[in-house]
Amino acid sequence: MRTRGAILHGVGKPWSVEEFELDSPRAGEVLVRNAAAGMCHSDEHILTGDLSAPNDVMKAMGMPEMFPLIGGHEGSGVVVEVGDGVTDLEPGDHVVMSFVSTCGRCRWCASGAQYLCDSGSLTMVPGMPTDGTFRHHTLSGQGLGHLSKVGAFAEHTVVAETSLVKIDPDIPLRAAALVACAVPTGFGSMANRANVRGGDTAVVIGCGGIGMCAVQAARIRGAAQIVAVDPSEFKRQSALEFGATHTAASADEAVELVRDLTRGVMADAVVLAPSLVQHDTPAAGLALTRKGGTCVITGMSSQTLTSIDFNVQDFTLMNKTLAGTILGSMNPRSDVPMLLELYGSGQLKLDEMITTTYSLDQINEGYEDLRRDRNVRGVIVFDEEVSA
Ligand code: CXF
Ligand code: ZN
Repeated sequence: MRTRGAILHGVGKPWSVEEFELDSPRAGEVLVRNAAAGMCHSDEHILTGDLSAPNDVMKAMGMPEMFPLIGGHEGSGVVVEVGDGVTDLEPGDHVVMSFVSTCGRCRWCASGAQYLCDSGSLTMVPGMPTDGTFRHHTLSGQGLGHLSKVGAFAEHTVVAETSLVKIDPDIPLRAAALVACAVPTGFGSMANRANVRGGDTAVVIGCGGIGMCAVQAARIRGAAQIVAVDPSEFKRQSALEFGATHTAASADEAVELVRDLTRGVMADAVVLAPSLVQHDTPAAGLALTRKGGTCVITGMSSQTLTSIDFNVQDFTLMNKTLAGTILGSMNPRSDVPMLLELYGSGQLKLDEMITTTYSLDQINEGYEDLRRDRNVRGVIVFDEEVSA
């Protein structure tokens, strides 16, 4: 079939909304009509080259070329058709995408760490998780990648059933889209990886979609003091509505604040989710972390960032933990329903996170708003009725 999507043709190029050819789903695959897609900063990192490289560079390194590529890894939609062997889904089912495909059988899935699934770890490699070939093609017949095996910035996409989680059809699909990336990544960073507990002091650096979910996790888990750090006045004000008890415009400002709030003890749990992690971001986070506390690097850095500076002696003697995380160390198949339960009960605010909605054709406008810090989350809505 012929459908439309937002395609990147190379590093630094704008999103190009074009028609493309989509094959029918093969064994283990599903055709989805997308309903809504969150505009995550990771897609912007693909555009800027922080999370991608030009085709000639990839070729020279003997790695698969990334462009052209359909963007979007935070989506929800409705199943249109299933391929052979797909038994858990049928046309009409509502689904949330998972940018980590989960096979359910590998050592990691079997031991409760779906976020580390062997098939999911190929998220940046073009081609289907099923057999590595392409279902998406340009009109000239070239294979078209679909970001993280999802391709949420398209009216329709074909994904492996392992990239989908079925959800209750009563859940609004535009809120559900956020549960594909921002929500598990931010919530899990705070709740799972930093293990925030009732009465704790928590700090979140960077209050975009992911950071705001870390703020919400701290509130839901009962943190006593939640400090939201962001240079944007709009995001600081928003953070107060999502549960932050205090705000600071910079990490330096937050150090003074947290020292006062904790009588010098500092924070139990720190999540780093700025728009781009820099070489000095971990040091800023560790300066806010108490002895024995945990600082989690959640935000993306440039792939060229290969070293970071922090005071290693303080780190060792103060028994601190510096942790990385993918998908907030969450399991899509059990945690997506759990997060949607929290949404249903009114504890997890998702509708409020969607600052602006855009049509697919407005995608460059949406990303310009992201660059200007105008949105907590911008969301592309494909069909107003279906996504409501
Ligand atoms: C990213 C990680 C790289 C692939 C796209 C998703 N994670 C969160 O935004
Ligand atoms: Zn994302």
